[in-house]
Amino acid sequence: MKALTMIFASALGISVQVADEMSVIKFNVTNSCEDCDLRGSKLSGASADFGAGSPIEGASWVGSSKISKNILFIMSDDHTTQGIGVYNSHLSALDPTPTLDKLATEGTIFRLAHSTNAICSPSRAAILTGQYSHVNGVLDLHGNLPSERQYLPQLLKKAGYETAIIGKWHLKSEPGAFDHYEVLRGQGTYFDPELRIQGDKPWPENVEQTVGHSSDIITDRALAWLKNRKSDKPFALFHHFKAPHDMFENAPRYNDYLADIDIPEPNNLWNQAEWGSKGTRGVNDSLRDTIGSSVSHRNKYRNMATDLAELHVKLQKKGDVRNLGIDLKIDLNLSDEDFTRQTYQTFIKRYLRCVKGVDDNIKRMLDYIDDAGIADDTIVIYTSDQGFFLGEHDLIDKRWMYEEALNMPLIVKYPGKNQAPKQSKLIVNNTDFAPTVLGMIGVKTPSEMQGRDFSAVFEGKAPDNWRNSTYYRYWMNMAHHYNPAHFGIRTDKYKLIFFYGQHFVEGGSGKWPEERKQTGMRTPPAWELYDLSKDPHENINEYSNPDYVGVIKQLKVELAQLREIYQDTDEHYPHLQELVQKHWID
Ligand SMILES: [Ca+2]
Repeated sequence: MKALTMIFASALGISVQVADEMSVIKFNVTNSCEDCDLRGSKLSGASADFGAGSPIEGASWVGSSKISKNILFIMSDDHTTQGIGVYNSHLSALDPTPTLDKLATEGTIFRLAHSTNAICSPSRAAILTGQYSHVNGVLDLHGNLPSERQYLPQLLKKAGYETAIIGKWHLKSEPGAFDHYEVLRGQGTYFDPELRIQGDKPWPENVEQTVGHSSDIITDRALAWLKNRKSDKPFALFHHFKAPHDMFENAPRYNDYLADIDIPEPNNLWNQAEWGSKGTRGVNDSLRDTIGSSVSHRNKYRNMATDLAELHVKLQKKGDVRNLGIDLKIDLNLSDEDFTRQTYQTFIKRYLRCVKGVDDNIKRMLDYIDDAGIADDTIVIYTSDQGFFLGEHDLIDKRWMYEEALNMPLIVKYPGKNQAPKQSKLIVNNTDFAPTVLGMIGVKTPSEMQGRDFSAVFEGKAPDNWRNSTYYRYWMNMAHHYNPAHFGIRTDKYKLIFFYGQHFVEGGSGKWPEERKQTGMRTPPAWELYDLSKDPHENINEYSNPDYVGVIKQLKVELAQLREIYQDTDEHYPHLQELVQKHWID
């Protein structure tokens, strides 16, 4: 795993330093988009500020009057927009999130918030650094983020906040930039989680055993921290749930929730005729039983109800792979259709029971904020580290650039901002979160951050020169849930994805033998284009449709430009660079 650091020497001639465990390589990147800045927007004079140095040194304050607002940043794990009532999915009628729906009526709901690498650790690192994965160094689940690069809490502290993170962390290093932390070990457990806390011993040796369900425990601890605070500083509390991550273990009080309801299925759980490409289905569908973990029996290695491969059984014995089949207990003798329907009903109910537990615990937190008389002084942000597939395209998990994983819920209540819209369709991504939180309290975006401040939205304004598209990259190839590595661009109307199907380490890498084998697989390179304006659920790959030749050409120009702007051009992965060049005009 490479740890990458980047130093911006200037806006247009950029010196990049890449350090890994073994060596330090220096190379130069020329930004060919001469009227663009590093954040994907047109230069607008005052915003072209790219000084070197740490964000602490580089950050400047544009005012102090906003500093008194508390910040409550609530993040869950794998809570997809389809699982939130106010996002109007096929599940909305079930009303799984009354608290979040109410929060949305009091604030702004963002309809086009995107992850830049839709998996846990990388998304969390992007949120804290305002940087893409290849810049902050957290490309995959083995990445870590040391305290000196935990920019958001550093800057909040510098701005006068008392900071705390309680709950899921998943960035390996000590959350040392926070004044206070109580975090789960890795993924943590749903019941009786151990918390890594501050103490006499070095990180991560100070451990406290708790008793109860993780959503309740994390909220209990967050409330206790708030109630026992001695400081008169405003607080910035990062309240991070483990739920509703798999394997979806709800608190027992939710066992009957939705028990007698037949949960609606997404239409494209079944209909797959025109979706995908040889990059996601194989040549003549030869990889349909391999790519993408599934609800149905389709994926022979990993699906929601069975793990058929012997290798998974072996790994399960070592505790390295969650054996989905054992947990869901679906009768393997059912017909394919009945098996899929039962599996869907079983897992979706468990998922929504975890969601309900998150929503109820958020209500506890928001009720406290109300009762303590600080609701008008507290900015509330709700998000999840990325989305999740609930059977769409017969897929589970996240990682894909398809809408269900790419989209992040984002609801922001900013008290006193009467001009804030009820909803925003600004194209934002998780590298913008840190700049925007800082912007909301009057701190200018530091030069190291690639994301941009969209806090003008809350003043009822459009941010200047905002981007028209968002760039995405999933780095791991075929690891864990069998997703080919890919990158792409999403605009308000279209999505173009290139599945290049090779790992960033040639031949594969990984912590475990099976992971090394998976990441060493190669899948066919292929492009996919979806016309979101008429096909929002991405059921028809239009890449070969001659009507879209002009659209594809323009999107490729923009995609290449974004890759240069963000310095994601594979200079240090020549096997990928060659592959991309070879197949660019396929
Ligand atoms: Ca996650």
